[in-house]
Amino acid sequence: MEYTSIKFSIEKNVGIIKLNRPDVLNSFNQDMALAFQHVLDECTHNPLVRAILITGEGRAFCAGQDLAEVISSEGPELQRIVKEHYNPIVLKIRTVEKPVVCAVNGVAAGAGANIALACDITLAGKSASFIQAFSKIGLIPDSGGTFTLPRLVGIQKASALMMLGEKISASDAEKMNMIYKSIDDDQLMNEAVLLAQKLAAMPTKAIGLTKRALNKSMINNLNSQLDLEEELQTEAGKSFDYNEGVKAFLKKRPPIFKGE
Ligand code: T3D
Repeated sequence: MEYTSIKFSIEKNVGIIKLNRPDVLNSFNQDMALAFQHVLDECTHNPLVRAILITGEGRAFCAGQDLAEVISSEGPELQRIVKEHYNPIVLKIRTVEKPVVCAVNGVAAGAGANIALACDITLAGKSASFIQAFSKIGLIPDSGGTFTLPRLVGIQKASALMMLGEKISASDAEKMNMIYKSIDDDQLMNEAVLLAQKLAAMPTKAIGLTKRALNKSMINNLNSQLDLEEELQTEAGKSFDYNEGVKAFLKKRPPIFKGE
């Protein structure tokens, strides 16, 4: 399927998704939100894809909702935007049992910031920034931000960031554990692609189950989490890659994982 507002390719088992509305800082209109959902579905179901990389075209990662679309009489209304655009995107990123890397190549504002934070491993170029822009236009943070951000940085910092809507640099985002790492701009894509390729060559089944366990750890108590680890470890132990990993270790050779 051809998309204009999203660029999508599969290279070395990595599904590379590029938000592609650079003239408006990759802000989301309906077309881009639905195309994003389609490519996330393709990444989920295509066994050739064993890791996903999300980034933006041009000087920004994503400036959140296209504000011109919401005031247009033909544009979708606010409730539909949240329910049909952002909620499915965040759920697809969180529930795909494959690692999702995000390379934040410039400003990430509003829904753009919270989608970046919903990814498993978020890298950002040193000149990138994060803005919980919602309060500045009289909205509340969406795209899972009120769930994700306090868990990453704690309730005090999340409250300040969300109420004030101030711009946070990539280095500060790293210091407060909002993202995994900030990287020199000219190295960002190279490092992000290498990281995604490395993950794509790893035991995808076990990584997917790890993600399931981490998702549940947000809401489970210790007893439930220990039960879940027992169940998922049993499942991982039946995989080809577990067998291969142990054999390769004992024979002192590199493992060749299939992702199964
Ligand atoms: O219905 C709903 O609204 C519910 C959903 C909510 C989810 C949300 O995401 S709400 C938050 C929406 N986003 C924002 O409020 C951010 C708006 N943008 C900005 O504050 C600034 O653009 C940035 C801080 C992100 C970047 O500033 P700067 O100075 O680097 O760039 P700029 O000059 O402001 O923007 C460049 C162009 O992109 C400009 O167009 P022009 O003048 O070249 O024709 C600007 O209008 C356009 N642009 C940037 N952000 C958006 C946008 N156009 C539409 N929507 C945007 N969000």
